[in-house]
Amino acid sequence: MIQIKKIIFREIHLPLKEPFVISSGVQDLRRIIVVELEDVDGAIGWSECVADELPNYMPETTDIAWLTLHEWMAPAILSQAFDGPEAVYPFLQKDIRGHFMAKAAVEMGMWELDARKQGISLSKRLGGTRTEIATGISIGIQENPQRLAAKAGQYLAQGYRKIKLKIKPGADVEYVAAVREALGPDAPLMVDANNAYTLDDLDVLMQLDQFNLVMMEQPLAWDDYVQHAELQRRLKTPVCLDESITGIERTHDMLTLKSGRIVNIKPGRVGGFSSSLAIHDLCMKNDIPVWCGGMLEGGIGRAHNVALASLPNFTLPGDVSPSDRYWAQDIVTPEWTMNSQGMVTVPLDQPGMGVEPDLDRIEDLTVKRDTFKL
Ligand code: OSB
Ligand code: MG
Repeated sequence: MIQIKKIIFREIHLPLKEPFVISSGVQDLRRIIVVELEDVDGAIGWSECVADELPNYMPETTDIAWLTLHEWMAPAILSQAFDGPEAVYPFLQKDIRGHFMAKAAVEMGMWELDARKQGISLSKRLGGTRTEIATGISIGIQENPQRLAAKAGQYLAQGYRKIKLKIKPGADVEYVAAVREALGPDAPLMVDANNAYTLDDLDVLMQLDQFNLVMMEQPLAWDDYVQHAELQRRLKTPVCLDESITGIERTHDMLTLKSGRIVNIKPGRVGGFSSSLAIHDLCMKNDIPVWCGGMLEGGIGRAHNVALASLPNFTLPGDVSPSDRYWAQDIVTPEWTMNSQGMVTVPLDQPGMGVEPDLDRIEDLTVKRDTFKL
């Protein structure tokens, strides 16, 4: 039984080492809402909200998430005792439509708290089976193809197991060609367009189909299934859905319509871990591989992603890069590292997410705070 007695939301401003450019915008600072939960027995749980400043990935933003956490999620969580973290998402879904990032933030904190309370790792609590997870890297759009190829080569040499190139019209075929040429025919390359194309761009997408890519992520509209299905019929490259998958129902839609052959699960986008586990299981039953995407999380959100990626059907490398790929200093100790084989160790030897929030660092970065008590 979990009865939460206190919730603290802190908005932190965490500067990226270098700007991250995708087809829909640039980020140089993450405005992350950090969630701290405490239950009546004194157990603590931590999580992050993945929403960011602008609505150019999904409709939710940091400010909208702050409002919904304040108005609805916190009062809902404090309103009753839950049998376990599994009960949280159905409860939040009942009378609150959408707002999956805000829901995920509190829901994942409940799982983390429960794992700590049971004295087991978050990975084990979720049903994880891996002791280490394979890691890829997502490279933002660069000034020119040569620069992108040079960066991709460095990352491959560092051990990353999948190289994801962000693309947009005008920075696509030539860029991917340069990387394929530099890295060789077998390097594990993929592209992510963040909705920058339509079916009118079929000629470009057909050219990209010639590069032996591991997948093409969300090339078409952010909430589409039908046109992705049309595209998938034409491509040999598997289409992977990211933005379109906001929960189990949308995964059923994808399977029914054959909108893609791979799913990117970001727990922070789909409403949390219950939803992620349901999508994972459904995909596994249907021979659809999944992988864990990223939202430039700080070390707490990263811990949640690592735990999820330890489940059996996460058979493709995730966008779960080590702390120093993003930050001069992370918000957890120890920071996340990757070995030279591109593997991140799943922390299994301590209760919960396996890293501790660096409270001094978090306080230093905090710009606003909201506290709720039973
Ligand atoms: O589309 O996967 C995406 C970052 C922010 C918003 C959307 C996306 C991304 C990434 C970064 O690709 C992945 C990471 O966290 O390293
Ligand atoms: Mg994506």
